[in-house]
Amino acid sequence: MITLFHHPKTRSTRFIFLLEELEAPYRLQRVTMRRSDGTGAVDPANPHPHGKVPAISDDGIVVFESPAIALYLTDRFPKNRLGPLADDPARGAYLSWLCYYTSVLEPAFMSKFMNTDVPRGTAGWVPVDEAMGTVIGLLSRGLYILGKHFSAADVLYGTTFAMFGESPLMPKSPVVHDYVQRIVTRPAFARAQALDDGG
Ligand SMILES: N[C@@H](CCC(=O)N[C@@H](CS)C(=O)NCC(=O)O)C(=O)O
Repeated sequence: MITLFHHPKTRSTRFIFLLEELEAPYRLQRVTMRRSDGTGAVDPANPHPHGKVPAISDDGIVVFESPAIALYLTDRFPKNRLGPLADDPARGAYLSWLCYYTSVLEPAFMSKFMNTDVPRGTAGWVPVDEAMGTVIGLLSRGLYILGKHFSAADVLYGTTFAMFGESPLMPKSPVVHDYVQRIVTRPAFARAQALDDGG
């Protein structure tokens, strides 16, 4: 049984969405966390090394960091084919775009949010317009990050774009708008929103 260490309206909400998509057996364990307004505290029950969410425990096997959790869960619960397995030619793209999400895209948004330049040749990411240009190009060629098929990568990208849809950080793009609609109209997304505050 999977335990999802969760705090409402955070990066852990998207893993309720993924677990619902996977039809995996799971329970939510609501934890406290440090908040941007200075309130809150690390919850000693949360196994993430910095007390962040999400983290999961699979009967004692702990996994943290969103791409690692997505990969672990789609390997562990392959029934609904939400992540290409090791012998699938799409595996390389899957691993790449999962890692790109936290290694390139999130830092790119954070640089823009903090109004800091991205040092070329030093930073491991690129300016957000370059990163989003790449992602928009990808989504112009297919319905989802991996092309024809919805995968756990879309849980990361789609929920982020849904959340920042109206933000000045996000370039306006009909491609992204249509993509977000495909993600947020999935029944599992609605179930996750209903369960977000603990059900
Ligand atoms: N790199 C982590 C980021 C997780 C993260 O920063 N989560 C926020 C909530 S959205 C958090 O737990 N913040 C509390 C803190 O920073 O102590 C991931 O992608 O899983």
